[in-house]
Amino acid sequence: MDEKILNVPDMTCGHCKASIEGALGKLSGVQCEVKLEAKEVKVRFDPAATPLTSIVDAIEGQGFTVAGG
Ligand SMILES: [Cu+2]
Repeated sequence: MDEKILNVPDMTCGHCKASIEGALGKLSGVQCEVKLEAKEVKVRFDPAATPLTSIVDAIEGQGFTVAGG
């Protein structure tokens, strides 16, 4: 499993957190921990099943911007 911390500065509330958790929960082999106060999403993932680009796409598909990558 790879681990990566993504910066998602647009997250503001529990609904944002739930949206991201829901979107990432649909991806194969992905576990996430959303840290709202830090504006961070920590992901653990199997890059053979789901590449990081797909994780970023899923977050951005919910209307958020992933900064830095
Ligand atoms: Cu929100």
